[in-house]
Amino acid sequence: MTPTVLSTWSFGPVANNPAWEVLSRGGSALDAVIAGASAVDNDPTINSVGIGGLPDASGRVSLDGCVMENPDRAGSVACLRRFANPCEIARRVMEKTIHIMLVGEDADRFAEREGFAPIGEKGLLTDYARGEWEKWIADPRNLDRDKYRGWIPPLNVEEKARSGPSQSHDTVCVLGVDSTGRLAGACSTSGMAFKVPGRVGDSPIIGHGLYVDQEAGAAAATGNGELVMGTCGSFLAVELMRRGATPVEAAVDALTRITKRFALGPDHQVAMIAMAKPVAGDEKWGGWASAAIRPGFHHTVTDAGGTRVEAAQRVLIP
Ligand code: SD4
Repeated sequence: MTPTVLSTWSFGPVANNPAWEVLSRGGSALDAVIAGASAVDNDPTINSVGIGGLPDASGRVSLDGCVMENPDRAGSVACLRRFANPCEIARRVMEKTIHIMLVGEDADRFAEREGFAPIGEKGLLTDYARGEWEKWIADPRNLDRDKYRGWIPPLNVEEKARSGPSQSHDTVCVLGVDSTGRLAGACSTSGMAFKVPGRVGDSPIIGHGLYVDQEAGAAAATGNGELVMGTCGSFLAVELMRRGATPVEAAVDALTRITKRFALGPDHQVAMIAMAKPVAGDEKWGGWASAAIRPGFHHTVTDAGGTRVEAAQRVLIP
């Protein structure tokens, strides 16, 4: 099987290059997607994932992430404050515990016990992220929001569409299929900027931000997590593929469920990437797809033909 890696947003090459390196030397999809997500975590210029992430309303960064190969092979961590690579820690939860998800200070402690290197004295807040938070907290319009609503996330759709691929920065979801035909997925985020402290979105929740079943396919979501959580978005897309939908049909149907069930604001955006389950012989493989509720979303795909950053294949509200 020809390996493929598919990731969210235009920073995707940061994820896809190391992921492809793993896949092209015969490595596993799981190793590849985690290498990809961690590379994005480690890039301080990306302000929605990992060490560059924007903080919550209290000015503290928290990171969420998960990995998945199958319903019985999944791991997740949420609200990490001292470690930069949630997917690597999530993998350890999957492989070393009988659990799927660890959260908060105890997830940090687990990472420490497992020998991961903490982020250090300065913590996770970059100077840029601190500056953005200081601007946010100084704006009187945000005084109540930090207590009750967090912040309307930085998804100014029109601005994103205008600014093009290089300015679009959000959760990284990486789906991969390796040369043996095994699927895997990883999802890493600092969540919604200036969120209510303790808020966890869809990204680390199995079935919401990510779902993988070798017998049905893989899907992952990015955008306003609450919309995805209300519809079990990634699970829904995979179940649709199980019933015979193509990846693009599954992604569009899962997003349509959101547009029908929520009163969407102008800044609401969700995008999904989906990958069909592999079958023997490349020519029969159902491939992959990306779709978004609104314009502005880009995916990055790498296969034998190289790496391409492209606009979503389908947009529900153009
Ligand atoms: C969250 N879904 O925490 C994430 C944020 C995101 O594009 O994906 N932004 O809600």
